[in-house]
Amino acid sequence: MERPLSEGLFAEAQKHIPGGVSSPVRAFKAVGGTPPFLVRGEGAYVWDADGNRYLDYVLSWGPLILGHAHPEVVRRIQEVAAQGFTFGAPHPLEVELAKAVKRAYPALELVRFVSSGTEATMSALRLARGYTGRPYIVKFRGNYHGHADGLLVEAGSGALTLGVPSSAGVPREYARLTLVLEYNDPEALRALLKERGEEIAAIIFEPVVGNAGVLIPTEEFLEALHQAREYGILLIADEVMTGFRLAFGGATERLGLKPDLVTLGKILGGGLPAAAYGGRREVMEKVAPLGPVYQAGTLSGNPLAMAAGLATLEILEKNPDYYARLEEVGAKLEAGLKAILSRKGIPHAVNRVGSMLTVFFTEGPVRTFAEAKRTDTELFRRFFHGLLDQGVYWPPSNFEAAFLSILHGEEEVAMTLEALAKAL
Ligand code: KE4
Repeated sequence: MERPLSEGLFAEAQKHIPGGVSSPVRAFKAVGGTPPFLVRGEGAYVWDADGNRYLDYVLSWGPLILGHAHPEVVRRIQEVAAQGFTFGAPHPLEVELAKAVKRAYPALELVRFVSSGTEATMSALRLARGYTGRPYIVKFRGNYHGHADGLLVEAGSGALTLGVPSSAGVPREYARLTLVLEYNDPEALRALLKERGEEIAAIIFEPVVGNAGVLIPTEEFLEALHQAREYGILLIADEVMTGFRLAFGGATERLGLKPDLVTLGKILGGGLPAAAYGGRREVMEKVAPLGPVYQAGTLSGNPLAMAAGLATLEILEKNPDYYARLEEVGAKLEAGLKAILSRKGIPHAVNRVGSMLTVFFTEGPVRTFAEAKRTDTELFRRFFHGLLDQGVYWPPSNFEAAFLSILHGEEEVAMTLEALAKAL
């Protein structure tokens, strides 16, 4: 597959934009090669600048559960745009979308809109510290919650798991306030709670991990997370990726979670910039202008993003069978991938929950970030390019999740499996 125009565009882009991209993963560093510049999307498919068509499993990293350019979503955006798309003032659509979020997440009494998942988690953590008056937060290796300073932290050495910066520019003094544990290690979590529970403001976690590739939580780990309440710690379920995807009520509904705060994004904006954090009134009332925890945003709740998000959530709410379809097609894709890789004698693990999945190349199961890191990412690189050159656009990193939309059907599964068989 030739991509001369994308190659030229990438060279040009790198003259003006760091790495030629607006977000690092798009530069294909993990898989090599030139990223196609995508110029059109329709349903499950995208087209690049050279006119090549791809079956899209990235779907803008999760938002497009209804596929690209869903006619009803486009119509609602156009309708609102023609009336003026931002006022910096309260707008009826913010109220409508907040009510839709509360239908999906009944435990949320108050919801605040922001413009990215990063803002949602950053604000939720500031709120947790403001509400509890405590300094420490806990996160898990391989969980990504956006790029706020306190979250660009990795496990330090030493028993106390004090964090150390995982990015330049994050002060060590700040990173040390983030304690980092292994995902799916309930013993370590219980030990930390026993030892330092009273100093911890919040635990933030991905209820199903997408950012280490897919990692599935064990019952025991979920139980240990919910013991946080005994220590007065706020449990924050980061559903930016899983929200409205794993069920209309996300992982909270599917796994029966009881978080104190939930962060949302991606599908919430239907592909436009909108995200949110929410929880029970007693906590959320600490947020300005009601309380002392400051948080603000010029384009927070802007009518255009509210319209796209509301259209998306209303369509999902009106079509509950969509989730059964996503489950069914996801299962067929998983079974087909496993069958082909087994037939070829290639060791693999497919981690899937509903319509998000990852293929790892390894003998054993992949339940933790450490196990994910030990998989064969060189073979993944060849898997990725083998598919891409046959018009199947898998996420360009083994530590990401592939997503299905409601428009990924039997034909798309067949095309994917055929492409994989040829690539192998
Ligand atoms: P944004 O700031 O990128 O909107 O959201 C941050 C975020 C928060 N929480 C979770 C669970 C997330 O998955 C994300 C963002 N996900 C990545 C994909 N793994 C976005 C893609 C990118 O960084 O370009």
